[in-house]
Amino acid sequence: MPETALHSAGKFGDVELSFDDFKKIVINDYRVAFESRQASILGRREVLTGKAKFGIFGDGKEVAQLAMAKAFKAGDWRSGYYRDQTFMFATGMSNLKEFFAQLYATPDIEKDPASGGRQMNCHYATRFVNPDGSWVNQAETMNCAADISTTGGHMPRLLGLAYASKLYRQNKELEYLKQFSVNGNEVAFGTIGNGSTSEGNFFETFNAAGVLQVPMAISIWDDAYAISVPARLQTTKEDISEILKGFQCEEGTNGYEIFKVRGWDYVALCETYERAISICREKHVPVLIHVTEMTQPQGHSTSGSHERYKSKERLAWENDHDCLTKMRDWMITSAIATPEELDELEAEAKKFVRECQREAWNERADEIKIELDEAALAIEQLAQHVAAETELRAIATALRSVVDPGRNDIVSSIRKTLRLTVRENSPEKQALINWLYDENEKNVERYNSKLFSDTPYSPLNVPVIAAEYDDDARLIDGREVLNACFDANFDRDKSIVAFGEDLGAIGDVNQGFAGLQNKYGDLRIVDTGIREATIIGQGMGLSMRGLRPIAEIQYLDYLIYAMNVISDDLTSLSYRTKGGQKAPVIIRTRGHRLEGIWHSGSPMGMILGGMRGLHICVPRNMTQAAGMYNTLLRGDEPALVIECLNGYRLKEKLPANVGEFTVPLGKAEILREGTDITVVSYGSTLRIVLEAAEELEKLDINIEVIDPQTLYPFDTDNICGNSLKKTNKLLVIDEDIPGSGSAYILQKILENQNGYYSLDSQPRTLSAKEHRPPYGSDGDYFSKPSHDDVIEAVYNMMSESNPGKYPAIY
Ligand SMILES: Cc1ncc(C[n+]2csc(CCOP(=O)(O)OP(=O)(O)O)c2C)c(N)n1
Ligand SMILES: [Mg+2]
Repeated sequence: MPETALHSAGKFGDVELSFDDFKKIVINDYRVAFESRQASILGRREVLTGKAKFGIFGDGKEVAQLAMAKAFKAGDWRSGYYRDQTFMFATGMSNLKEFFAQLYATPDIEKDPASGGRQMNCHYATRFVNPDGSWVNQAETMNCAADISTTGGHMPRLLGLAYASKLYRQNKELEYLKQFSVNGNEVAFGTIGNGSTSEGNFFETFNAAGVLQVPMAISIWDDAYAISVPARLQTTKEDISEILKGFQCEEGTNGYEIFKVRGWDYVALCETYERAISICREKHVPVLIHVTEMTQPQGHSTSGSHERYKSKERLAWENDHDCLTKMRDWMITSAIATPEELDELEAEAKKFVRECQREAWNERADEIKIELDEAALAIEQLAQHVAAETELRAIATALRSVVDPGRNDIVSSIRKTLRLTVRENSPEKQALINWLYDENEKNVERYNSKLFSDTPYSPLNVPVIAAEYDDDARLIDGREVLNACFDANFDRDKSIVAFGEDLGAIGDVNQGFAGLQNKYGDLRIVDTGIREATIIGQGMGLSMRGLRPIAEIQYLDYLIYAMNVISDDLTSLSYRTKGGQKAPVIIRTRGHRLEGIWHSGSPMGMILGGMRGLHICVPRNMTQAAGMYNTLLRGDEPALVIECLNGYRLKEKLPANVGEFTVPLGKAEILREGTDITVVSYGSTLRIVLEAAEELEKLDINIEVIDPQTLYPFDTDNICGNSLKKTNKLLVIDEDIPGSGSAYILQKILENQNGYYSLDSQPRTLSAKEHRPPYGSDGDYFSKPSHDDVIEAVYNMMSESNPGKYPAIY
C-alpha cells in the first residue's frame, strides 16, 4: 500500500468524546467515504478504457456504510452484495489496493484475498480457512462470507450465520469451540438492494429469522431502482419496510425491530445503527434497517448509463441528495471542518487512490510482462530454426505489441507457434513446449484449482474402516441402521446438528431420527418451516462457523427449491475464494422411485450439472448410507446423500461399529461378478438389476454388476473400465431421464477410463422415460426401468452380438 495507508473508521464508543476527538473521527470517516467514491470513479474509468472488463461500484451508498461499520465488531459476519466497498474499507476487511487488484482479475490471493482474481470487482470475502485447512480464529477476526453476483442469493446463508450465534449462546456444550464465538455475541450483518428484496430468497430468509429469533441485521440499500426498473414495479406500496411492518415485535410476540433512515443523514445513520445493533446483539432479535434516499451517481454498473432510464428530475434529485455532498455540507455547517480543509483532504485522497490503483496495475502487469518476454524470446529462438520463420517472428512481434496483455495472449501465441511447427523438432522447440507445460501447471493452479477444499481434512483422506458384524448381528429395518448411526455420531461430536421439515419431533418422515431429539435436545435436532432454500442456507452458515450440520431436504424432488443456494453459493464457495472459505454441510435427502410425480424423482443429471463442488453419494441401502455419513462427518467438504426412498423398511444387518465404519468416496464396488456384460447402476435401481441378474443367468447370460456408490467422485480406481476389459460390453442403468445421469457415467467410463477401447459393441443406457413418473404401480412400471426392461436390455445386447445363441425374445 502507498504510505498514507487508509485507516479504518473510528468508533464513537460509550465514553464521552471531546469535540476534537469527535471531529477527528468524522473527518476520518469522510476520508474513507471520499476515497471509496474516488475508487468508484477511477474503477469505472479503468473499465471504459479497457484495462478491466466490468465494474460495479458502491458510489451513492458510502455514508450508511460508515455507520454500519461502527457497529461491526470482531467475531461479526457480513453477508452482503456488490455495493459494500465503503463498509469493507471502513472495517479494514479490505483496502483500495485489493479493490483494484480484483478489478484487474489478479490471480493471486496475496493481492486479491477475496477471490484470487476469480470474482468480479466488489465481491468480497475474508479468508477464514488457513492453507493447511484449519480454521482461523473467527471470534477474533471480522468475517465476511464470500459474495455472489446473484442478487438475493446470499440471504439464505445469512440466516445460518446468525443462527450459529444462537446455538453458541444457548447450547453450553459448544463452549469448547472458542475460536468461533464468544457466547453467541456476534451479529450477522446482511445487505441487499431494494430491488432484490423482491426475490423469494429474501422473504424466505426474513420470515425464518423472525421465527428463529437470531441476531441478524439486514440493511436494505434503497436507491429506488434495480438497474432500470423503478420501485413502482418492484415493491408493493413502493416501500419495503412499510410492507414488512407486520413483522415488528409487539408485546409478547417474536418478530423484528424495524428502522428506517435516510442514506445521506450521517448522524441519524450512526444513531440508528448503534441502537439497532445493540438490540440485535444483546437480545438476539433480528433487525431491519431500511436505508432510503440512496443514489447511484455513476449509474448501475459499467454496462450502461442511467441517463437512459432516469428522468432529468430524478437525476437532479440524486445530485442534490448525494450522500457525500450532504455529509460535507453538514461537516461545514457543524464546524467540523472548513471547506478549505476538506478541499485539501479530497486532493490528498484522490492522489492516494490513484497511487493504489497504479500499484495494483503495475504489480499485475509486471508479472505478465516477465512471462510475455520469456515466451516471445522462446518463440524468436525457435524461429531461427524453422521453415515458418517469418510467421513465428510475426507471432512474437504481435505478442510483444499487445496493449495490456493477458496470459491468454501468451499461451495462445505459443499454441499457434506449435501448430505452425508441427513437423519440426529441435531443442528450441522442446524448450518452448517445456515452458508451456510449466505455464499450464501454474494456470491450472490460478484458474482451475480448489473446487473442493482439498486439505488434509478432505473426506477423501478419512481412513477406511470396514463394517464389522457380530455373529448374532440383528436384522433390522434400514431406518434403524441409520438411526443408530446418527445416535453414535451425535454422541461422539457435540458440534453436529440436524434440522429439516418434520425431522425434530417425529424424527423425520421415515424415522431415521426417531427418538433422537428427546435424547440430544431441540438445539441439536430440530424441525424447520417448509423452506428448502434457507434450510440449506442455515446449514451453510452454521458450517462456515465451525458446526457440523446435517440439513435435511424431505424429498429429493424438493431439492429444486434449494437449487439456487446449492448451485450458486454452496458449491462455488471453495472455488470462488480459492480455498479461503469452506462450508462442510451435509445435505441429507431421499429419492428415486416411490410414488407419484413428486416423490419418485431421480434428477441426477440436474444435480451433476448444477452442483459440481459437492460430493454426491447415492447409497444402495441404509448401511452404505451410514458408512458415508461416518466418512463425511469426519471430513470438511460439502456433500449430498440421497437415501433410497423405498429402502427404509427393508431388513439390513446392524454393524457392530455403526458409528465408526466408513464407506470411502469414489470407490466403486463389484456386487456381482460376471463375464458377459458390465452393468453399472446405483441407488434403488440396483436391487432390480441384481434380481434381473438371477433370471438372466437362466438365459445363459452372466452380468457383472457394479455400484459406483458415489457419482462424484466417480470410481477413482477405474473398476468400471477394468471390468470392460473382461466383458467388452457396457450397459448403464438409472432412473433419471435418458441422456442425463447415465450420460455422465458413460462419459466417465468411455472417456476418462478409456472404456471405449475395450468395447466390442455399442455401449447402451437404460433410463426412465423423459416425463415424470405417474402415480400408481402402472405409472412406475411404464416410466421407470423395470425388472423386465433390465432383462430385455441386457438380452438384446447379447442378441445383437450373437443372434444365433440369443434369438430375439419377441
Ligand atoms: C438472481 C439475479 N437476477 C438478476 C440479476 C441481474 N441484476 C444484477 S443487479 C440487478 C439489480 C439489483 O437491484 P437492487 O437490488 O436494487 O440493487 P442495486 O444494484 O440497486 O444496489 C439485477 C437485476 C442478478 N444478478 N441475479
Ligand atoms: Mg436498488
